[in-house]
Amino acid sequence: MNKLLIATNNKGKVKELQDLLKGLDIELVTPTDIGLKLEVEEDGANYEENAAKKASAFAQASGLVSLADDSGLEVDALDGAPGLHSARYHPKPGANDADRRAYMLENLQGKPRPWTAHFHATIAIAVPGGNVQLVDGNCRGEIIPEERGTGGFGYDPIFLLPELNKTMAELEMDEKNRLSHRARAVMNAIPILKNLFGRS
Ligand code: ITT
Repeated sequence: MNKLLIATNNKGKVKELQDLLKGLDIELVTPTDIGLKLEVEEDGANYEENAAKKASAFAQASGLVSLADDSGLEVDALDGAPGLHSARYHPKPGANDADRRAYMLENLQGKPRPWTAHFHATIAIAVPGGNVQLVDGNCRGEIIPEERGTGGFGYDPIFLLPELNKTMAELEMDEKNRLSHRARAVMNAIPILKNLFGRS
């Protein structure tokens, strides 16, 4: 075992995971690098089921240890929505990240602020034909009614970290990668990866 497949089709996640995993001395490859086109239906009942399904499908298709991330944004004033459905949170098919942010703000109109929220990430690591290990991470903040910043992806421009008074999109990637839900999940995944790849 000498390569780790970053099992996601989301370019924002790929960049962050490459940066978060770069110190491990493990060769990282993406689906594009190995010419693998795979869309896994995310029909699990929770983040764990979806992350495990994605990691196992990519491991099976590639023959490589695969790391998948299933994540979402849970907004308290929306009763935890969009949560598991964050990537598909829009009535119109073909909607993009900007459409989803605008739709979220429409749904929050008239609700008292602060619009507290948290990001959640579950990471699954699957060995081809073998078991799947799961870890997770969270990051608390609040949704604000206007976009700020151009970094990151998804809901980052409307997700404020109140203690920094910056949105996730106003952070440099290395700052986001010190405190995000994904960074925290990766921290919990590192001992598993070191063990699988025989690193000390
Ligand atoms: P893969 O399944 O291929 O990994 P995806 O985008 O479909 O890509 P998810 O099903 O896990 O991934 O959806 C997560 C969604 O939650 C993502 O599309 C964003 O809308 C949102 N999200 C997750 N992490 C985020 C982050 O760090 N910043 C902003 N939005 C995030």
